[in-house]
Amino acid sequence: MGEAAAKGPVVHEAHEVDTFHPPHKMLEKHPSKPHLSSLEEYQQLYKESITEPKKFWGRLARELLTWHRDFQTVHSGSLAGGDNSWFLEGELNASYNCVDRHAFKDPNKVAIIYEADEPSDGRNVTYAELLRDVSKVAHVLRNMGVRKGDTVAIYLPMIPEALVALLACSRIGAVHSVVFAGFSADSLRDRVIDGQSRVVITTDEGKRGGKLIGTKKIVDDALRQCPDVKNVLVFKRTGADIPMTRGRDYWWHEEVEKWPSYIPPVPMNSEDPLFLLYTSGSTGKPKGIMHTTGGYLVGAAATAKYVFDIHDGDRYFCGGDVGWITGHTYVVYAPLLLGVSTVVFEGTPAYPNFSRYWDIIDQRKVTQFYVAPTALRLLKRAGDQFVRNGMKHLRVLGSVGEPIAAEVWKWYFEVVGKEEAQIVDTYWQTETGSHAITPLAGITPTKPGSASLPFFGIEPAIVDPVSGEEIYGNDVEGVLAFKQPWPSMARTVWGAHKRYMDTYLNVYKGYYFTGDGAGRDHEGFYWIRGRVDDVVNVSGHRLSTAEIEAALIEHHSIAEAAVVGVADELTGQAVNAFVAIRDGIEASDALRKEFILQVRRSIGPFAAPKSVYIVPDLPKTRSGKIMRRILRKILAGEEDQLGDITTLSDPSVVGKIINIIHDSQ
Ligand code: 6R9
Repeated sequence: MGEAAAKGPVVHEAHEVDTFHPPHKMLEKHPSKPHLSSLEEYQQLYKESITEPKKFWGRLARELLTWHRDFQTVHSGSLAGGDNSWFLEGELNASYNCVDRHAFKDPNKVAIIYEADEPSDGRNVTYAELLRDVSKVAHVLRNMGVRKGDTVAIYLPMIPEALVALLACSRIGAVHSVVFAGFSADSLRDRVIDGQSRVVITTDEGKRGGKLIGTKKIVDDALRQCPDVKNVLVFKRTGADIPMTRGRDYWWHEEVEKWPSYIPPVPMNSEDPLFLLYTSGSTGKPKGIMHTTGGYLVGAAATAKYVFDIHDGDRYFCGGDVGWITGHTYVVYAPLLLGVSTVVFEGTPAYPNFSRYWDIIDQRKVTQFYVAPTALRLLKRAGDQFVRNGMKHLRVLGSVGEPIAAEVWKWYFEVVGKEEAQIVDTYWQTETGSHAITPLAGITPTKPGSASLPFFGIEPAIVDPVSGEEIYGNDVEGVLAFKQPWPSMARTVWGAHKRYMDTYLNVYKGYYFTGDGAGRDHEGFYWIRGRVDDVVNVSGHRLSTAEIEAALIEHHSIAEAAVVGVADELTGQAVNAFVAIRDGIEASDALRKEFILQVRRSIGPFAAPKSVYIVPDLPKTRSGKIMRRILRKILAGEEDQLGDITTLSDPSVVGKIINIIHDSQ
């Protein structure tokens, strides 16, 4: 448990907030009408999903997915037992559900709208073309010896081939393990080894915001210490001159030419793993979150249908990266399961200028847009003049990954959406697989800053972190847990089931623990307060302070390190590091830069500390526990609220640290 949780619930003052109803204009431009008719219908279905989950999910699973073999048992297992399985005897294939069934019905329908880094370089991929590309790559992988149950690591930028790679894996029953292409060689290496990947898929280079990223070089560096990787498949993105290791590395374009355009999908059991995705927790080592096939796909399809109110013919744009869960569920699986067009955007919201998102939305007639608040903060700050006036087709504006401040919410609603689109603030996690607490577009009234009400099958509980007792009723604060299993929940941490149990299911027995603090207001709406463990959220990227500390102490000059997250206007939270250096080493700006570089090299640029403070010692208890809470208070300027510091082994370090911070400002 993190320190914040141990402190007990934070009480927020009750205040009046505006409630926004689904805008009329949104309903006027709707192609038909929302999937649900009213809030009452949501409430009725929600009740069914909680009291009769087997009936509810059995119906949705058959309605939303095509099964190769029907299931008899909708659910077995429990949260306490950590053995939840869904649609047990059922067999299906993810790529068949995402591609074939739409390609057969409407081959020329656009599956992928590719928006390349340079605005003029994009193209569309139809469902028929996607089926051909996925089949060919599936053949290539099979020829490389990949079999059902084998893991394939994917280190790709946001290009259509990333989706092709994921679907090619799932077509032959391989487990994909995507590593965000911003991770360093060391991080990639750790994930390849932990996931036991045998093949890696990458590009010669990536291109983002006009800058080149040496993806193949990073893979080469990582693979020096991965003897079990037999092959690397390289997609030519920029044509850079890169070394190819004979017998190991193969060009994508040369390999796909060898194989036919169709390969039958392999029927998988509903509980066969679909993918691993590494995420940060409170300890240093990243966790390989494992999702299975049937339950995950049902969650993806159901949420996309009801939360985004996706209808046939919609053009849907999620700005998340395929390297994170948002990209997995809401760039790839959800829109393709529903057979609509998904925008794959390779660039950044600031390139070539701050109108890039809005130009894409306008030109591609986007109906649903989904992004993290960090991008919205950046664009709001850039100025309203960049926001386009068109964007006439927008019905839904989604937010994900971190709390959205009320003023950013309102800007999104008024300036971007022209009050004609509904804001859906979706709360969920890598581990939940799909949306957990969220409004349903067209149905749920919203309050800026609240993720509103639970999705079907999610039964939230507010728990007192000190006593571990559930707090009933409204107007309560505590930590957020779920009382019932749901289909798209993670099944395990790869190779570490005990860790899965201890992190999520043994904290409060019989509950799933989210790691977030939350409040339930007088109307039963949920307000997410942020992590109560040692996880920081920088620009929507989930980072572990322990992982950054581990990276820092790899540097030979550092004796000890403590990392804390502090509020940051632009990135939500920012990483601040405190380091004690070894005796005889001089503090300097150059050294501080080296420490930042150390983190960039060890984890990736996105984890780099914003500030590094070199201090004589860290505040520690007599038993040696670092008091990060004190460092957080000092950074927040709350030096008068440090509490009792006499329990520190050397209370005088506090004054010294305060002086160092003041001197640096
Ligand atoms: C989807 C995703 C999960 C953590 C989660 C929470 C934070 C996500 C949020 C939100 C407030 C929202 N989070 N959505 N906080 N409001 N709408 O981001 O997954 O990378 O695993 O992060 O992100 O703290 O616990 P992941």
